Amino acid sequence: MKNMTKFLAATALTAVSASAAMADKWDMPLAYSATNFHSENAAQFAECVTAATDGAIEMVTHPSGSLFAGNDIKRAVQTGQAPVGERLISAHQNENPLFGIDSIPFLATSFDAHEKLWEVAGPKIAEVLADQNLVYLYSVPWPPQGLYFKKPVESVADMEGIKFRSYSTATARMAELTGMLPVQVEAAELSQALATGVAESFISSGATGYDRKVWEHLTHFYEVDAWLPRNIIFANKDAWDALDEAQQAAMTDCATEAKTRGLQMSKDYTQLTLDGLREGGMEVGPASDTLVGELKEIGETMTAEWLESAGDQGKAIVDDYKAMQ
Ligand code: PCA
Repeated sequence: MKNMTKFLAATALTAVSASAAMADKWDMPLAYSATNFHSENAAQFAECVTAATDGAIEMVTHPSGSLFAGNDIKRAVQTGQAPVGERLISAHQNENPLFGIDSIPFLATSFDAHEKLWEVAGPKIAEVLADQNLVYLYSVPWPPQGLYFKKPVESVADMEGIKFRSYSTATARMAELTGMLPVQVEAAELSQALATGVAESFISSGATGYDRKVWEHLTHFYEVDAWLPRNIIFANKDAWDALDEAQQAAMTDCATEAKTRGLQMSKDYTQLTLDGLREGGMEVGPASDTLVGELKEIGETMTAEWLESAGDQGKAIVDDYKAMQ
């Protein structure tokens, strides 16, 4: 009898640990709101992984910086505090200049050009991430970047002294070179920054202005098509290595689908959100020739600075990309 009790207890314990091992919860921190297309795409990716692994990996997204703020997500995944996450990679250009390749002004200004740039740059960036204990899963571009203001702006002189919300090294540098005052603010905090006057202008896609309902505070969106920055979705390498081959394959397949779906969503959101800004009451249109000309000059300065910091490897990527044109 005693033996039987022991046997039953041991069986129960095995069952408990087996079910714990079966449902491996993968929390996925996201910086952007649940309704943003990147977040919607990530939620579908998470569902895909959960279904494809028969629930062995239960992937759950946490949008709006609710688990980790945008700026902390990459380190959280590197250190294993979260097994997977999404991050705007150009925000980390200070770690490695290659992370800023998608924010070289006017280098790749359309979805097609940007995808070509990424064909060359993506694998190199995946290598850098691998050295940081991260496994590159997929990435999706934001729509082209334009400028938001609360007054008409016809030239760089009109920007003098404006408080400008930045999201990366390149956006902060652009502010400096146009005489604006950069302040780094997460997209999740953007509405509040505009409401309190911490920021009164920013560069971003129509998508982010639309998500944050910025027509409540601002009046003008100028389509500049300066660049298309990217969000990268990566996993912690130790968490990845602990998966079996079938689970890794399931995740890779879901990532391939998410990459294609996300690109299409980004394209679709471009027009939809520009229309949304208009419906909100904003003036939406191309920047003046004067402004574009001045921004292109500033872009040349920034390109030279980037090339200098990124050295031979950076130059090789840009040259290979240009050769594809
Ligand atoms: N939206 C993000 C990054 C680029 C974009 O279009 C943001 O403004 O934070």
